[in-house]
Amino acid sequence: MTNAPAAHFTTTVRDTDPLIADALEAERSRQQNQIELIASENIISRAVLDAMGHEIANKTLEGYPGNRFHGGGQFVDIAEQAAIDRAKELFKCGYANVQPHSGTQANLAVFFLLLKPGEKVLSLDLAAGGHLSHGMKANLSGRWFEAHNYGVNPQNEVIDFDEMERIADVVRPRLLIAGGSAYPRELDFERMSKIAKKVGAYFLVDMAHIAGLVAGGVHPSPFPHADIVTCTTTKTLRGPRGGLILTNNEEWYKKLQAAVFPGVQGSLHSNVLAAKAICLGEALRDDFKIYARQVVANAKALAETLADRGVRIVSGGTDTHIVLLDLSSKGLLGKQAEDLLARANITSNKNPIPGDSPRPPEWVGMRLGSSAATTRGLKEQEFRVLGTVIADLIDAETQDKTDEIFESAKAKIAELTSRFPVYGH
Ligand code: DSN
Repeated sequence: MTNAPAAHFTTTVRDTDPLIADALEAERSRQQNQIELIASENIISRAVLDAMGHEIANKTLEGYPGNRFHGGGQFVDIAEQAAIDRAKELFKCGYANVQPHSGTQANLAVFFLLLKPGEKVLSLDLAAGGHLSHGMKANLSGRWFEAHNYGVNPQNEVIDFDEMERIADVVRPRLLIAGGSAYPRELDFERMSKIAKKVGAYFLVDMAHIAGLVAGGVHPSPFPHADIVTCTTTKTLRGPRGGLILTNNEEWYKKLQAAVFPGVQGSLHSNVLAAKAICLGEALRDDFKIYARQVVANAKALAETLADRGVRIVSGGTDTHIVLLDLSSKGLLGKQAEDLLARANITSNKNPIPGDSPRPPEWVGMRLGSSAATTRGLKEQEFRVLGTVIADLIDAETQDKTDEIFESAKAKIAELTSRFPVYGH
């Protein structure tokens, strides 16, 4: 006779922990009832979600497929090997490490692999759209390495490669980094790789934000120009929270494995590895190319609609999923605009723009992104509605009928969220 399963294995979160059950339920409703425009977010598939909540999460493992420090890893090996093979196929490269717990961890492993403490890196200025793991003073990358920045041309707000070359000539960095978290324009990897070679630097592309656009063929690939590439599987790639490191350099590959584990990480996240394999498999399908094209088309429709309403778009538009607004053109701060949009159930984030204050409460920028709402099925027509609603909200404070504007905006967002449900709502 078998024993009845212990309560530990059967009691639901609703029965055992109402505080957290309520928070989970409220978050599910929030996601259904708002339009997500934070550029780093997306909505993962049911299959990815299934893997993340699967019992495979219980498995502790260190090492790599076929060479583990713990027993019982044969099924995680299948998942990790699939993730490796699919990452290589998707991004057309020779080697992949799929274990980084995040994009920042992936970058840390690359620093550990290629640099000695105190060596110089050259990366995009944070206010011009860079990332904290590329040498921000408060991050280990900026504390232990000597970080220098290139920026954008103040006139057109696009990266000035001649200026980058001039800075690289002076700084002579050991590592040149492309990419960031709020740069809306296409990156010229070929030009950057030439600059890196000229000054004797390694060339790292952090394609965290645009990995899905690269996978979908709507942004040039960093390969064959980059020496090493990092990304997250979140964001446009539409997978679980985690990172990847890719390279064609066979010599580095073994060292890279050791740089991730045991260099900067311990045991892997088995459930996330399975979810990464699923998301990479999804990105290999033809319909992902259609998705990626739509992401960019939607961002362009949003940018054009807002520009027509007098909101200044940083760099004049977008080539990606990111639309960066300069709210000073409307006399607002980023935080004020974020709060106005939230009142109508649109989620966004304040962001610095080129030349912005170093103090977040004073930022005049706002970053919008099209990836998550595109996953829901919204197309250009709906993004034009979103642009009109956002412009109405931004203008609301200066109008007479403020309450009417908020009510109308809320109703339009409610119509969109009910017409484009998530997870079977
Ligand atoms: N780097 C942060 C962002 O872009 O929002 C988190 O991924």
